[in-house]
Amino acid sequence: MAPQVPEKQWAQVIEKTGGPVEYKEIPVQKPGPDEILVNIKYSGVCHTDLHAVNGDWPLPTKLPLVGGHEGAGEVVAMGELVNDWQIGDYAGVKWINGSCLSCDFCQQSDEPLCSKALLSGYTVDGSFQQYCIAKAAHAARIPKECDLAGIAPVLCAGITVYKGLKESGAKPGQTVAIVGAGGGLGSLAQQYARAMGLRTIAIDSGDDKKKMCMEQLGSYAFVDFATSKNVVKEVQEATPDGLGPHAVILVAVNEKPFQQAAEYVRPRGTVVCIGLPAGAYLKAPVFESVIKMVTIKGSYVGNRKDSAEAIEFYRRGVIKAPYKVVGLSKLQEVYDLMHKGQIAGRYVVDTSN
Ligand code: 8ID
Ligand code: ZN
Repeated sequence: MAPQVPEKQWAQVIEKTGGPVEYKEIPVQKPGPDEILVNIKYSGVCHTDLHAVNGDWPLPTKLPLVGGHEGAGEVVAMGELVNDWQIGDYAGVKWINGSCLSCDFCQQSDEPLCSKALLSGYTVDGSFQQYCIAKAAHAARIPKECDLAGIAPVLCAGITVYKGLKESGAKPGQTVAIVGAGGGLGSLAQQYARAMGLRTIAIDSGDDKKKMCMEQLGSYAFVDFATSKNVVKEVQEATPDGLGPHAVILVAVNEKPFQQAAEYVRPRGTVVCIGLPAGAYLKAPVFESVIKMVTIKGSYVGNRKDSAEAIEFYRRGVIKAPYKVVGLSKLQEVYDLMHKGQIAGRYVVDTSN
C-alpha cells in the first residue's frame, strides 16, 4: 500500500535573492506523469546552495525557491508513465533534476550540457523540503544498504569530484592537488582519488582541515594557502621529483587559486576547474602554458552513469568523508559557517526537525 503523503510539509524557502531562508510549512506538490515524489530524509548542503541564495552567478534562480540538490530519501508516489521505480525505493535528488533526453548533448549522455536541463534547488524546487519531485529518468538509484545521511553528499559533491578526477586523466600512482580540500567537494575528492589509486596533496587552510585531510582523508601533504609564503613553490616541492602534480582539481570558492594552478601543474598536466567563485576569471601565463603543454578545462557535475558509479564506490565502503547532521530548521546557521569558510567536510540536514 502506498504511504500516506501529507498535504503540507516543512521546507526552507527563499522569497527573494539575497535571502534569508525561511523555515515554514508549504504544500506538498503532486508528481507529473514522468516524475517521482521523494520523501527526503537527508540533504547535503553544497556551496552552490549558498550561491543560489546570494544570486551571485550569471544565471537567475526561480523565486520563491526551495534550495538543495543532495537529497536522499524514499519514493512515496509517482506519475502514471513511471514504471521502473517502486514505492519504497531509495532515490537521490541530484543537481540535474531532468533534461530533454533528445538534444545533441543528451543523445551522447552529456545531459548536464542540455540547454533545457532542470536544476534542483535552482530552476526547480530542491531537497530542502520533506517531499521533493524529480524526473524518474534522472533520479539517482540508491541501494538499500546505503545509509541516507552518509550518501547525501555523494549526490552532488561525490559525483562532481569523481567526474572531475576522470576528466583530469590522472592515472593510478600519479599525484593530484586538491584545492579547497577541506570543504565538501574537496574532502570527497581526496577519498575518490585514493580509491582510484591516486596520491593527493591537499590545499586549504587551518589546523582542523589539515588534520582531517592528512589523518582521515588520505592526503600525504597539506599546503596552507593562508600562511604559505609561496603556494606554487610549496605545491611543487610536495611532489616526489619537484616537478608538480599531474593534475589539479580546483574546488575552492576563490579566484586566486584559479590563477595559480597552471603555474604549479606538471608539464603535460591538467587543471580541472570545478569551483564557481562569483565573477571569477581564469588566468594562466601563455608562455609557460604552451611550453609545458598544460591542459585547462572545466568539469560540471556528472551524467547518470557517472552518478551510478560514484554511488557504487560509496556502497562498497571505500568512500568515507566526514559530515555533521543538523535539523533542516538550522540551515541558515550552516550557511553562516560556510560563508566564513569554517566547515571542515560537509553538513547534512535532517528534514525531520
Ligand atoms: O559541477 C560543478 N562544477 C560543481 C558542483 C558542485 C559544486 C561546482 N560546485 C562549486 C560550488 O558552487 C562552489 O563554488 O564548487 C565550489 C565548492 O563547493 P563546496 O565544496 O560545497 O564548498 P565549501 O565546502 O565551502 O568548500 C570550499 C573550500 O575552499 C577553500 C575553503 O577554505 C573551503 O574549505 N578555499 C577557499 I574559499 N579559498 C581557497 C584557496 N585560495 C581555498 N582552498 C585553497 N586555496
Ligand atoms: Zn552541489
